[in-house]
Amino acid sequence: MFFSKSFIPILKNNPSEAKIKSHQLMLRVGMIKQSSAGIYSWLPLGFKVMKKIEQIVREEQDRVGVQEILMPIQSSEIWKESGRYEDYGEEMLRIKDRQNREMLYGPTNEELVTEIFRSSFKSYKSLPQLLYHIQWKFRDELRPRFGIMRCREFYMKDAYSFDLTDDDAIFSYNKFFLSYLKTFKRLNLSAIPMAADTGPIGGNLSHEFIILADTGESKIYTDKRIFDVDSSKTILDKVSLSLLRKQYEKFYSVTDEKFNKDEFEKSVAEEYRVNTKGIEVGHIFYFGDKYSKPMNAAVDFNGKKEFVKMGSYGIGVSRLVGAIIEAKYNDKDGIMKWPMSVTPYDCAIIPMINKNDKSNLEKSIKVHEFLKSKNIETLS
Ligand code: 5CA
Repeated sequence: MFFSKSFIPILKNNPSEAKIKSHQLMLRVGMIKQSSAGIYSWLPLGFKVMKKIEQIVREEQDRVGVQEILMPIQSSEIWKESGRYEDYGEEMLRIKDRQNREMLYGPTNEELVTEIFRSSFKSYKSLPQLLYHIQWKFRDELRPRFGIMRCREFYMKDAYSFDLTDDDAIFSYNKFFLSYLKTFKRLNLSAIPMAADTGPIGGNLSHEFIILADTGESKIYTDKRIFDVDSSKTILDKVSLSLLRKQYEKFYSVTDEKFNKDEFEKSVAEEYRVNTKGIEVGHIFYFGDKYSKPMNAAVDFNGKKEFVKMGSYGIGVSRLVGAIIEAKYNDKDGIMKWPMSVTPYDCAIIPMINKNDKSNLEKSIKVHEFLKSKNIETLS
């Protein structure tokens, strides 16, 4: 792409509403443009980065055997079945169609995917089923802030698992646990899993994946040795995965909702204590039959009706664009850098041009064309 032909609307000054680096830089270099409070258009530079992140997330989901689907806008009926239509409150964007039917722009998809599962699977022999989609979500956050980090419309990868027993379901949970570590590693981020609250999703087992950043909204308390846990030898096998979880869980590692001062001080020697801030880039949940029971999603197991055991697994794909910048890819002069795996352009050419001598320009065009022919994305 030639810069002269590109759509990269650069701003000279920091917009006053942008309080953190990622928000300022993303607006300054024209990656995003605010459309209304907490809602953004993605312009070419920003969209390129997000698509690259999305593709890495997709590849790592596919690698652990999760199948991709795409779910649409939702009907209120299924949310009434699960009991969450009222519970979700004002964060849910409710819409009426011309027949006055209640619809909603999904904040998450546990109900819809459970409905798809129950109408398609009847026998335990089809289990496990692991499904994911990458789709826009809407949450009418009271205070959207920090640009695309906490916004109202955001791009999320959400996956869902269906199993016969608790034991199998934990195996599925652990597959996602590993796949998340690998995904964030490919983005050059070291994300640590932390025991977390389950909030409106429910269940009693949950981990947030947090990357350290001073501007993060999550307070975290952990043991610095957790950063040395090595997941590279873990394989997709029940024992190996549960060992990996144990390696992490032997270290105290929680967000503030789960924090207990006495426990922290008792479990972590002073020299290892880390008490800092981070950004939640992923969150995984196990909630058994919380949705399958009220929604009657069951399989036949030797003549017996068994409600399937479910979990759900989210990654904030659009949030990651800002999180990467916040975590470490910006410097004091406000220069944004990218890990190679998600950079919008692999290479930039800036020819030294002299008014009377166009030879450098001609050379740079040649180099540009050559790189293009090798599929190296170049901005000149
Ligand atoms: N159904 C579950 C898992 S699929 C779920 O919705 N989990 S979540 O609420 O934790 O969201 C998953 C991820 O989406 C979060 O870890 C975070 O990275 C991202 N996210 C959540 N809310 C926002 C928001 N308002 N703006 C940007 N990203 C968000």
